[in-house]
Amino acid sequence: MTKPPLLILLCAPRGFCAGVVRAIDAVERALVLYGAPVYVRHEIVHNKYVVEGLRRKGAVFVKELDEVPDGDAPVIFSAHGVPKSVPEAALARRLFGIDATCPLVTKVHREALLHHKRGRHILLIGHAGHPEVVGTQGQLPQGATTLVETLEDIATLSFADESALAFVTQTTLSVDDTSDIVRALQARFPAIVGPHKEDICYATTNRQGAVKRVAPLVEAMIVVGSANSSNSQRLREVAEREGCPVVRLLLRADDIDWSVFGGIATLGITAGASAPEVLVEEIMDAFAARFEVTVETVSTADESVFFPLPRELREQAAE
Ligand code: 10E
Ligand code: SF4
Repeated sequence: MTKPPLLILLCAPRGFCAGVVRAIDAVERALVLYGAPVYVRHEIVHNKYVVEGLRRKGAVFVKELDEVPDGDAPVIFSAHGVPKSVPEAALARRLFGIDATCPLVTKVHREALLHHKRGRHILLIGHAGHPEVVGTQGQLPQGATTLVETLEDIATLSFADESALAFVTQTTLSVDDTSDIVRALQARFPAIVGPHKEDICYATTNRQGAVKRVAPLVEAMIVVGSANSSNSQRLREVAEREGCPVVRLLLRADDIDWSVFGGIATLGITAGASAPEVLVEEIMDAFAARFEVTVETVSTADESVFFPLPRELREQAAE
């Protein structure tokens, strides 16, 4: 039986960013250098497949530091960043803490701290409860930041001193939504200071850019990633807003609903910053089993960002 044709447009860039590569490498390196168990506070990155793979190699994932027993085993803080209280508590307990926070998240922590030192109240644009938001707010004393999630939130804001305000953002937000929020904040509080545009990172920006190009050209789109991955959810939203009729965020090939994807002739595929390429390949193979597939890569940006491992792992590595 002949298979129907399917054109797959593969977004580039997609998948792992430099911060995710560094964080996963940190866990793997710690396992090699120190042996199991290596404790990891929170999912190292928001991908179940990655987490399961590391768990099989001896990583033990915990929600909070108090689940880590006293001893010499390393405890790694996830790429999303942690409140200041976490490394402090690790130090107090003489645990071997290793910080795998992405340097681009740490940069936002530093920005927030600097604004605070200069006497500014900080508006943090981000999603309530997300670990990166919890980590950024946790760099400063309670009450030093106000979370802004939506445009609507801005109407409810009021401050004693509107001349001493600053904004910072989560790194994985929608570029378009955030620019609307920043513009509205600047209109409401003309003296507010902040970064040139926002703190959305290169990887988030580039992945959304590629989806914008591909989504209008295809009947359906798959975003490879976990449901708890903020940047992956934003890719799904971008594809939907560009008018792609069917968009699904899927972890892997088993999750493909063939009643939805069985009758299409064009498909776009991208992957969130925490989704491994092997899962993109698995999904492409599943389509190749049912369709006569042609693949074209649509590239909208080049990436060459690399972050070295956390210092503790680098020094050891050199020995
Ligand atoms: O939910 P997020 O998109 O923040 O995280 P992720 O683990 O899916 O992707 C990596 C992004 C990080 C670490 C936040 N800057
Ligand atoms: Fe770093 Fe951006 Fe990747 Fe987050 S999405 S880990 S900020 S490079």
